[in-house]
Amino acid sequence: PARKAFAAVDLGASSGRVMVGRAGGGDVSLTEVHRFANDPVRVGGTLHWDILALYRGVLDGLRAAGPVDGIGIDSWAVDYGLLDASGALLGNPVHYRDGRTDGVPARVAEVVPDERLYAITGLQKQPFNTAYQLVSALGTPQFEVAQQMLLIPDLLAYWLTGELGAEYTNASTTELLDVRTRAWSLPLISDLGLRPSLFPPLRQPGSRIGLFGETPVVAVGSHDTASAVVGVPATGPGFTYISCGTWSLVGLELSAPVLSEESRLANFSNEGGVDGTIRYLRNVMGLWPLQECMREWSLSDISGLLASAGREPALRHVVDLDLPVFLPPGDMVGRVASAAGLPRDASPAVMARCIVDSLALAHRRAVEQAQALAGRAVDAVHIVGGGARNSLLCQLTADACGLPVLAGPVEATALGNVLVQARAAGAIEGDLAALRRVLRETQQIVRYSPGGDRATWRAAAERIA
Ligand code: LRH
Repeated sequence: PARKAFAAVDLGASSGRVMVGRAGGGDVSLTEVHRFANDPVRVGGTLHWDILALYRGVLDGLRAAGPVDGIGIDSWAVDYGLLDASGALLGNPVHYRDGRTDGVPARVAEVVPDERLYAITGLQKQPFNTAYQLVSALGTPQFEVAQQMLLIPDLLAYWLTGELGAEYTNASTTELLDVRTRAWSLPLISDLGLRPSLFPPLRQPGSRIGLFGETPVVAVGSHDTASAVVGVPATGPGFTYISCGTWSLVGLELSAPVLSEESRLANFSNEGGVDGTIRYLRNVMGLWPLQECMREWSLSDISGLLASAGREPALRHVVDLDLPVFLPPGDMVGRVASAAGLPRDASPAVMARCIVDSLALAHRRAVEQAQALAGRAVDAVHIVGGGARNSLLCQLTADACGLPVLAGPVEATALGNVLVQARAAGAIEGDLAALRRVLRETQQIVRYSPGGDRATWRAAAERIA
C-alpha cells in the first residue's frame, strides 16, 4: 500500500505535541512538528486545565503538519468538559489532581458499594475517576444546565469537526461503562444521580469522526495509555508493559476482564483496549514525584540528576510511592523526605535515588501482582514512553523484576495513534501483532538484562509491603 501521512495529537499532563507519522506497507516513522506547554491554572481554589491554550496548540500543530490524510487525538484519561444546550463549553475542565473529589468515593460507596462498582465497571478505585468528579459536581449551577459530557480528546474533536461522541477506550476510564457489554451502564449512571442523556454515543478506534476542513478526523485509542499499548513492540502474548511517563501504567493485555475480589483489592483496572482487548493494569505513581521535586528545586537537567543518583548507594531509602499522599501537587520534596526518613534538605541526588529505587520496587510489585491475578506468566517487561529514556530506571526495573526489560519506543503513544489511523486508511494491514511487528522492525529498542542480587530486592520489596 502507498505511504500516507497522519497527524497524531498527543496531550500529556505537562506538554502537548503534534507529530506527523508516515506509514505504509511495513514502515512507520514520526516527526515532531509542534510542542507546547500544558500548564494547569488554579482559579478560585480549583485546579483547571487551560483547555483553550491546548486547543490553540493543536491548531498551531495541525497548521505546522501541513496536508495529511488523517488526524487522531489522544490525551490523559478521565477529565472532561461539559456543554450547554447550544454546544458551548461550561467552564474550564478541572484537573484530575484537584481536591474536589476528596471524600466523594466514600460517599458514593454508601449508595453503590465498591464491590458492585467493580463488578460492573472493572475499574480501579481512584478519587479522580470521572464518576466521582461528576458526583462532586452534582447540584452546581453548571452541572444543572449541562447537556453533554465530553472527555478531553472528544471535546477537541468536537471543536474540530462539530461531531459529538465518546471514544470507547477513554470512556472505559470513566467508571460508568459496563466492562462486559462495553456500553454505558445506565443502571449505574442513574444510581449515581446522573442524567443518561449527558453521555454521547460511543465510537470505536478506527472509525471516522468527521472532517476538519477537508481532512478526516479519525478516532484512535484516544486514551493515551490505549495508544501506548498498541505501540508496545511485543512478540507474543507473554509480556508485561509499563507505559512510563507522569504515571507508570503497569499491566497485561488480555482478552477478558479479571473481576475477582483479589483483583479489586489490589486496585487493578480492566480498561478498554484497541481491537477489543482488555488493558489489565494498575496505576503506579510513575515519574510524577520526581518531576514535582525537580520543579520545586528549579532543576531541568534530568540526565545530570539521574547520573548523580546512579552514583548513590542503592536501596538505602525507599518509600511506597503508591500511597495517596503523593497524588496531589505541592511540597513533594517535603512529603517524600518525610516518608523516607530523610532531612528536607537532603541532596537532589539522594532524593532522586530514593524515588527511582522506589519506583522500580513499585514496578516489581505491580508486575508480580498482574501475573498472579491474571494467572499468566510473562518473560519480558516492555517499558515505553518517556521513561524508556531513563536508563537507571530501566536497569533497576529489570533487576527488581528479575526479568529482561525491553525499552522503547519513547513515542509509543504517538506511534499507536498513527498505526490505528494508518490501518483505518488502508496504508497498513493486520491485527495488533502485525502492527507491533512493524514497530519491532523500525523502532529502536534497548535491552536491559536483569542483574543485582535477588535477595536484596526481595528484602527491599518487603520494606514497602
Ligand atoms: C496517563 C493517564 C492514565 C490515567 C491518568 C489520569 O496519561 O491517561 O492512564 O489513569 O492519565
